[in-house]
Amino acid sequence: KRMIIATKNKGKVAEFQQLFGKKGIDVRSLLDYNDIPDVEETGTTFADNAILKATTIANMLHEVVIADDSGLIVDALNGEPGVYSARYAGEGKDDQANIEKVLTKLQGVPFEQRTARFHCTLAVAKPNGETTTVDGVCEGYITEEPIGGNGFGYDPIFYVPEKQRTMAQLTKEEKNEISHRAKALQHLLSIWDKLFEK
Ligand code: ITT
Repeated sequence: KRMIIATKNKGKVAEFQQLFGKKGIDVRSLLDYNDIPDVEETGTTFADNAILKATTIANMLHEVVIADDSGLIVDALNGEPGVYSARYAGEGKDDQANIEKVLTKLQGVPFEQRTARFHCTLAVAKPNGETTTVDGVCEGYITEEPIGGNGFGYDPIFYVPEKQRTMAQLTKEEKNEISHRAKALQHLLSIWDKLFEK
């Protein structure tokens, strides 16, 4: 059995591989195809963008496809970077630049006010055009400095109270116990049979 995830993000792929691997399901991503163009993320919500990515790729491949649209929501920044998380510091800038931008904007904000959450929306698209979305959230705080080398994106500045470490200090297995992505996927798997019955 295999599942196609409509993503080019290596960090996401690694997490999905760990999550699906436990169930004996092989994960394919857009990194396994050469000829798939980027889907432009024109939506203003995680759900819009997840549906856009999933339906575009499902139409191209004529298969069931899952897409992940996710991001970091920082309360003291009125919800930024939100749906713009991947390109917060500008198109083509790396995770490091995005992290710097968040930390700079939060300078002087005390720890109790540095509340934040990761949000993940997963969209499933069937080749017939039907779509479903599920969400997962993980609550935490933004640190003052990057700590840890695992994971991707904003993980080094996201402190997880439950684990008393940043997301980037967790192993892939530990992150998959508590992450927004793992929670959304759990939700999706719990309704999977219903989505495909009859
Ligand atoms: P695809 O569209 O190809 O899936 P992307 O990186 O552009 O890749 P998004 O538009 O969903 O994906 O942007 C998500 C961004 O949010 C991602 O680039 C990270 O900066 C951040 N992010 C999402 N999940 C994260 C996680 O688990 N840990 C750290 N940062 C995360």
